[in-house]
Formats: sequence, structure tokens, C-alpha cells
Amino acid sequence: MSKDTLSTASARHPKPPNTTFAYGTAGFRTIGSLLDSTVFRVGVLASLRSAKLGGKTIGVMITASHNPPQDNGVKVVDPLGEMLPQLWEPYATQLANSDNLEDDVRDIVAREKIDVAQAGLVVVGMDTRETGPQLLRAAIDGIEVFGRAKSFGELTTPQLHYLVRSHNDPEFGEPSENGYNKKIISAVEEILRLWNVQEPLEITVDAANGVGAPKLRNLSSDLINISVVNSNTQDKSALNVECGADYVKTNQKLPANVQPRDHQLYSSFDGDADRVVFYYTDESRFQLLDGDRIATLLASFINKLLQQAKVKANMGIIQTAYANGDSTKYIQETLQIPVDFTPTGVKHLHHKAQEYDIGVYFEANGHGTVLFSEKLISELKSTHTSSPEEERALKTLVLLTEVINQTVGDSISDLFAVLLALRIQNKTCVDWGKDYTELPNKLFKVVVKDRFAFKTTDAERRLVEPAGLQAKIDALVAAYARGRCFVRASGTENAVRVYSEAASAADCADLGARVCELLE
Ligand code: 16G
Ligand code: ZN
Repeated sequence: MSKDTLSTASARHPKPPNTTFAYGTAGFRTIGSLLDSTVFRVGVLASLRSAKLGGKTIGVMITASHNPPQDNGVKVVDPLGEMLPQLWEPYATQLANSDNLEDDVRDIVAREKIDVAQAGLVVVGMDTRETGPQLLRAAIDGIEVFGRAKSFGELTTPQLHYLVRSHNDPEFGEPSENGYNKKIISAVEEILRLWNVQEPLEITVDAANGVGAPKLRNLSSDLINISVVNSNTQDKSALNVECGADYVKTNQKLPANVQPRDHQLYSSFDGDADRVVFYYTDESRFQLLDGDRIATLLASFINKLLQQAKVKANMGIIQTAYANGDSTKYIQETLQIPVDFTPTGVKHLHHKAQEYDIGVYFEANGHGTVLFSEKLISELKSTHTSSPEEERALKTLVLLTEVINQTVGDSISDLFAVLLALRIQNKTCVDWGKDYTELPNKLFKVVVKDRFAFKTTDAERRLVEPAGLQAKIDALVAAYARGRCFVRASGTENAVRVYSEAASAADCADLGARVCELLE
């Protein structure tokens, strides 16, 4: 190990005093100006991860997603575009907080039996935040202690995942941003041609003043006509402010700068373009189409194609506790597709979805994708068809596996999947909104002394600690028609979240408020 290099390089990235860092659900995330040493150390860890895997390409993404402009964050992406395995998260935390970096690196190298000479390439990307460029340089500095760095500059998070995967697996696509664009556009256009669609796909997207805006512009074509609002990435203080998927979902209202025409579909991305929600207005009433709706739309569309293609595949939908109870009921009773629940956080949903031939996973907040197993994809490619209708459905399914990002939830590819599902089924956004009605629901945030005292089970739907609290919640819930309520510690903020739903909006608000009182 080139000890000198590590200590010399690390001296350029001193750790701020009195700060502790924890690698959580979304990697490290805090005020951007505090993150220089952490990002440097994540760079070191990423090259160790590459060495551990015999030189495979690893990714580092610098982003704080939907968080406010002054925040930033960093996470590591594994070779096939998955999140860093949970076993390695403590190493990230260990290095970020280390007061003796050389010893801690040596410790990890010994424990994981790493030959640092094997360290290969680490690809790096960032969103559009003010602290991004400086943190990008810190990451590169860290990576180059053992490995090689390649910066792609500004990227959406899913683009970085794509780039990592395509560097390791050339069949996945060309390892460039252009390769990403080409893969999606050509699959979308081919589907449109198969279905003889003449009119271009059209939508207005609120890009949260984030990186999704410039990236969407690269995706126009004769058949794709997207207008982007909230596209100001120059004004660094505008990111995610009064716009973006998180704002729209949390406040259940239109973002700034969208003046809707009734019955027309709009969409919002978050700051790093891995979340998307849709909406329309109906006589000025705002109708949100969130992750639950995207899951049901895509699952039923894919089901129809499977039937037309006469292909059998086992499909499951993965939800979290935040999924609206009426969406779960609709999936189970009307679509007749099995539902699994996992804790919040993409890695949990993604993992579960991999158990199916087709695993559809979406968090209600709009993060999700559809995973197709390798086995099914090769079956689809080798199936012989006996009618043009079967042939078209089969081809569409194969092309959808290219439109839909197979590594992580992706605003851009989810946007196209939704537009295709609507257009091909001749379904309007109003039809989509009427697939099922939604139970009134409300989210509360409570600041408590120690959020780690709240321990859950059953995919975060029940508390096991503090002792006795769940029984009190159960007693409250029982008093409301179709009441449901759960409490969980946030993984990204120092707070506890309370979600309530009930048959009426008044009951839902009342139930949530009473449960919040129990926490004080
Ligand atoms: C992270 C997760 C997101 C989840 C959110 C919950 C990833 C990439 N992101 O942002 O999926 O919805 O945390 O936040 O896994 P919370 O724990 O603060 O409620
Ligand atoms: Zn995001």
C-alpha cells in the first residue's frame, strides 16, 4: 500500500472537528461544506472495493437528491449498478470518522484480504450543487491513492449507475452518457413504430432546477417532445425549492411555474432525477399520481403484454409501509398480483424485486423501477410467435427492458415507460387516476430525544420498542374506519415519521395527531 500517498493526500482533506458521519440509507448526507474529508475517504473506500472485486469498475455519486441546496452527499455504487452491500457500510462510517486513516485502511485491507494493487477504475458523477465540483475533486484525490478515477461531471444518479454497469458489462450498453441516451431513445422509438404511433409523446416536466433538466434536453427526437420547466441549474439556491417530486408529493400540490391545463399530464423529477411523480388537474382539483400509481400502471400494462405474447412469468409488486392501503387492495384484488412489503430504502425493495421474473417496485415517493430477470429476458428473445399481435407484444416487452433502467429507479426511463403505457393502451391521465380511489393519508414529522429508541418489525409497520407504544397505537387505530398508522425513525433526518390513513380526511388527520401526541 502506498502509505505516503494516503497520508499526503489525506492531509489535503482534513476532517472537520466535532462532526460524526454515518453511512445511511442514502450514503452520507449533510451540509455540503462539511463533506470534503468524507468524500475523499469514500474515494479511498471505492478503490478498495474495486480491488476487493479484482479490479471491477465501481461508482461514486455526489448528490443530496431532494435535500435543500446547501446539503450534499455521497454514495458508492457496486459493479452491476447496485448499492454498496450493507456489509461494507460500516467500513464507510469507520473511514469517515477515523482519526488515524492509515491504520483504519490497513484494518479494512486485512479484514477483507484486499490486494490494493488490484484496484481498478472508479467512475464519478455529481448533481448540480454548488459544493459538487470541489467534492468531485476530493473524490478523485481519494480514488487515486490506490486506483484510477474517471469523472463524468454532471450526471443524474441513475446515469451514474448505468455507467458503472456498462463499464463492467459491455452488453448492457455503451459506457458513455451518449450510450445511455441512445439505448433509451432507440427503444422508445422502436416501440412507437411497432404500435404505429404517429403523434409524438408529449409532457411538461418540472426538473426541480436540477440535473434532470439538461439531461432531458439530450433526449428529444421527432417522436419525443418534452418541455422542461424549473430548469435553472445556474441559480444554485433554486434547487428543489418549491418544486420537484418531493415538494409535490409532500405538499400534494403543484410546483412553482406549472400553470396546468385541465386533464393534461405533468411530471416532477427530484434533484438527482431518480424519483418521479405525475399529476393533472380536474376542474382545478389537483390529482397526484405517485409511485403507487406508477407501479400499478406499469404492472398492468406489462401483464397485458404478457397475455398477448402468451408468455407466462411470475410477477410481484414490492411496496413499503407508505403505500396507500387502497393501492395494495387494488393490486391484490383487481390486478391479482402478489404484493410484498420491505422496509423503506431502495436497496430493500430492489433486493426483493430480484426474486421475481418481473419485480415491480416503487416507493410511494416515486422512486422505483421494474426488474426483469435474465432468464425471462432470454426466454422472451427466443420465444417463437404465431401471430403478428403476439410478435408485437413480445418485441415490446424486450424493448421495455431497455427503456426501463435495470439498475435503479430512474426519472427519465420511468417517465418514458409511463408515457408509453398510457399511449399504447389509449389511456388518459384521468383514466389512470380513476384506476382506484385513494384513502386519505398524512405524514407527520416528530423531533424526539432519541430516534434510535424506535425499533420496528414487519417491514416497519409495527414498533417493538419503546415497549408498550405499539399497543397504544393499536388502540387508537381501532377507533377509526379503515385506520392505519405506523411510526418509524427516519434514516436521513434526526426525526421520527408518523404516517396515518383512514376512511375520511378528518379521521386521518385526527388519528395521526393523536399518535404524535403519544411520542411527546
Ligand atoms: C432515502 C432513500 C429513499 C427513502 C428515503 C426515506 C435510497 C436511494 N433513498 O432517501 O428511498 O424513501 O431515504 O427517508 O434508498 P427517511 O428514512 O428519512 O424517511
Ligand atoms: Zn433522488
